[in-house]
Amino acid sequence: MEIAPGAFHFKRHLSLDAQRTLVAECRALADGPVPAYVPIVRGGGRMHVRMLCLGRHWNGKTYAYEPARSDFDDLPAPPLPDDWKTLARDVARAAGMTGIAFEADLCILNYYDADGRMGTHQDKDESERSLAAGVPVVSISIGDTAQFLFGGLRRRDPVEKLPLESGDAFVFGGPSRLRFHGVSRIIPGTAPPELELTGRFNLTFRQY
Ligand SMILES: O=C(O)CCC(=O)C(=O)O
Repeated sequence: MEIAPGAFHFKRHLSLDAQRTLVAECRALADGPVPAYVPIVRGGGRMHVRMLCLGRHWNGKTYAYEPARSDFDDLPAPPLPDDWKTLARDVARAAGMTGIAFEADLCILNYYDADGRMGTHQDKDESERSLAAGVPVVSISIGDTAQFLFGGLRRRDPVEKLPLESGDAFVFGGPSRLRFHGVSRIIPGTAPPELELTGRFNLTFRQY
């Protein structure tokens, strides 16, 4: 479903099996040798997610990408798995983003517990070239439903509320690449029981 020019919501895009595999991979990464952590951002506020960046690290203090987590423990960002790159490319293709070559080279993996949320913001720390070309952000949601907020190019623009359910994909590129977006809340207990997951993983793939 096209939400706005360049923004697409694919409901239940991933099969339960694919979701189950992703849950296992997300858990192994988030609790692995370079574990997910709660970033403290510029201004001193704690984010309301546990975050792990793959491919490149997004530093919440400088709002810039870097190879290792200089805002936390100096550990290098783990590589982005090849099958995740393929997944992101396939979703971008499904959105018809064929005119814009999309090769994800980083993913921000966020885990939201029942109190998880993310204030509205623009994803604008990728390279000028990527932003100018409208190279999309591909988002995959697994687990509990999120109340996703999707606004316009200005903070004061009206905001649409969209539930992002387990297995949903959301793509925003082209003229929608810099739209404000965020997560106002998680709806606990809505994950498919087969996943045995409390909370929500969200993967946003980007091309630096
Ligand atoms: O969790 C979501 O659906 C959105 C995540 C997000 O906005 C981000 O990682 O920049």
